[in-house]
Amino acid sequence: MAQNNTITCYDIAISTGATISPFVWSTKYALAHKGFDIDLVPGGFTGISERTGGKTERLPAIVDDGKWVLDSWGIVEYLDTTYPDRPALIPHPSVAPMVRALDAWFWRVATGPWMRCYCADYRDLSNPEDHEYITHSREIMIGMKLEDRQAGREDRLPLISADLEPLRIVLREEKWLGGETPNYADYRILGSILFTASVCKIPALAEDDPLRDWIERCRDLFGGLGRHPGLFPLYGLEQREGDAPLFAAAGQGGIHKRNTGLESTRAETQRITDGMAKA
Ligand SMILES: N[C@@H](CCC(=O)N[C@@H](CS)C(=O)NCC(=O)O)C(=O)O
Repeated sequence: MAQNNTITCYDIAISTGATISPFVWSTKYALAHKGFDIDLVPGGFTGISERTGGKTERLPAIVDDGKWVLDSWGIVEYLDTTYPDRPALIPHPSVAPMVRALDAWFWRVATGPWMRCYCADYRDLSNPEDHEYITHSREIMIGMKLEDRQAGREDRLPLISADLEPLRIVLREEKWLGGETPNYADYRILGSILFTASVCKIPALAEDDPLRDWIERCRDLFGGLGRHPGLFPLYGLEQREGDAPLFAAAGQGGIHKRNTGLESTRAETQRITDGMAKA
């Protein structure tokens, strides 16, 4: 298998040369994690079917020594099954449903909303031959003109940032979503963040966002796989007057605020019982 340790991967890129698809980004990281060199087949949105000899109209797709594997999740399953002696992407069966849940949550609070904040830029940045297809297909998906959907994003970006709190809570304490080493959970979420970096003509996150350290460490992995020069700066979003905070202070709530006895809960108890009549 894998002649010269190389696997072919079909890309979807835009005019900057950067990969745009979150699915392809995650797949590039998955291949690198397994220790493979990537033979990237360039291309944009139109002509996927022709480029792949009629094998698929969605990407990513990989070809490993003549064997075609479709679908980003199918590729992960294939890589872990075919190459069990290399570092696992899903190191335990229980990780798979958690990654799927995490991805579904992130798609709902971030990938989709960011897409709607940058959808006209996305079209404008795509290869000229893709403009008509992107406009037509994405206006059907979104249900309105891309310019109209993108408008007002200054009001929405702070809310998207605030919604990423669950990731910050974990990544303040853990080095990676995978714990001590990165796994496919890291690559899946990073894929969506790098999609955003490929189109964010205005920044999506604050300069001092606590996620920045993890994002930048992910981008450095595998010889700087996430550092394509066509990517835009992610950081620089500012909290305007009236905006909700872009992220919360550490140690707020739930299992992330550990109960170590009375001392640890006293202030909160005082606050929430303030003004109650003494029994
Ligand atoms: N379930 C597929 C979804 C892949 C997918 O939707 N890819 C998009 C790129 S983000 C695509 O190929 N789009 C082609 C098009 O829009 O025509 C996977 O996980 O690989």
